[in-house]
Amino acid sequence: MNIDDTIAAIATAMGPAGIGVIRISGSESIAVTQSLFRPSRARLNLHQAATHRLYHGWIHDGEQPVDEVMITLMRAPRSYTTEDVVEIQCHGSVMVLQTILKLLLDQGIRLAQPGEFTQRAFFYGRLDLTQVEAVSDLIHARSRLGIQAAVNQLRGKLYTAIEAVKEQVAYVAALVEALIDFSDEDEEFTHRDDCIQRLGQARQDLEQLLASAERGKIMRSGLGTALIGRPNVGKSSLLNALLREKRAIVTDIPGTTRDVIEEAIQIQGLALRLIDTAGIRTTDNVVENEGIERSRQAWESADVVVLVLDASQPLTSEDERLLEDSNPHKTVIALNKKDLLPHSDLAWKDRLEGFDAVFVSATHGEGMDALEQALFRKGTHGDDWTHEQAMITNLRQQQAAQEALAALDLALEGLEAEVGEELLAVDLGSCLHALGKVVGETTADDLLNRIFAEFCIGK
Ligand SMILES: Nc1nc2c(ncn2[C@@H]2O[C@H](COP(=O)(O)OP(=O)(O)OP(=O)(O)O)[C@@H](O)[C@H]2O)c(=O)[nH]1
Ligand SMILES: [Mg+2]
Repeated sequence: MNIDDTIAAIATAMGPAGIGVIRISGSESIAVTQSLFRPSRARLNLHQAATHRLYHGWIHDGEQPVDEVMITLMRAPRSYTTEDVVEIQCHGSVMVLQTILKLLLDQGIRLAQPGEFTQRAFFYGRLDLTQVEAVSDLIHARSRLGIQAAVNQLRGKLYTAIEAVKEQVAYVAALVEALIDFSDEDEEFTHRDDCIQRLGQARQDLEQLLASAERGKIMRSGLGTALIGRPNVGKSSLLNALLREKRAIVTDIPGTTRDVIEEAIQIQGLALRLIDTAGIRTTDNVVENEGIERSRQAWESADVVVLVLDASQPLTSEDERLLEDSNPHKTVIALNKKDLLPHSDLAWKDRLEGFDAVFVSATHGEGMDALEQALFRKGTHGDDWTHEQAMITNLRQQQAAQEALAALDLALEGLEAEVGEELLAVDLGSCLHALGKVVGETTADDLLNRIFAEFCIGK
């Protein structure tokens, strides 16, 4: 990574919009802007201008005005990257943005790579790796709880929690190192109990963080919700009713849906990724069987399942089999076609023992609120997810934290079994290394590069 030069990129989305922003970072950012900028206050010079102010004027290509702009000046170190940063706000026209960017690049500065501004913020220690990931999550957030998870992480909740664990482990590691250094002097390990207590606390905190990973994943990427059932019970109709639009094809022919369809809705700030599937039955049709295979995969990987049954019909052996294969802890039963059932009188009610069941009518849009509430409760296990806590939100963080926990366990066992200090030092070292990976201190360069490469340009 080259961090000595000045970089620029369009930071806003490429399409007609009210305003567009070009961001420039590095030691030349003020100079290159000044050379194109005609301020409305004639004597203003950006080199001398006060930092963290807005300046109005025009960007010029020689004598030709290009656009009327506002310029934000943020001198180092009080900026996103900690370098001198200039942001040019112009009209949100792709042509204008590209013209101004080209004028800037023509002065010898470089086009930023995806995520390069954030990479600089990370390099200079303004953001740790969990905060870097939070920036990306925030940009891609699809729900209110998704925003909340990203914002907590951006504010350093996970970083602080990991640092607290690290502090305990580092304290013990320093004691053990000291013992190794003074081993000639016949020093006794007198702090064993204190060390066991500290590592025990660290272990508990780390386990609590790891237990938050499922919630973190769901808040960040939504609750995978599969609509499952035999053909013709109304799964696609239910998808359409929940989406409030005619997304999936509905017919009275059993076996209509052949491929999985995924669409998102939001319930009380939680994103639900609704997955409509092919009706499950025994058939010789090759295409349908392929669809059914996909239904089973969607069923398996779903966080929550809506098992759709036709309330107007007797329970079939196919329904029975699906019920048997269902886990009540992650299944809500939708008793569809309630409109065809007089007095909501269900003959096979006792077969649903242990399950949450809701009467609905997909074609009439009835019972949708109750179904949504039931899904929300199932997905959140009835907990209050708006409560702020440090959370692990992705697989990378989870794996590094698991690695740290495994090393911590070895160290604790070693302490209790009174193994030699050298061995202890190795396990404590591995634990610290893995904790460092969570926050990006010891993360391998190629992994870091991959994380930044997935960012948008201009961020
Ligand atoms: N009366 C009534 N008919 C419904 C209701 N929901 C669905 N239907 C009808 O049931 C038939 C099947 O609906 P679909 O939504 O295609 O059923 P599916 O479960 O997706 O079927 P496959 O894709 O074949 O597995 C259609 O004729 C729908 O109009 C309902 O609540 N009430
Ligand atoms: Mg269907």
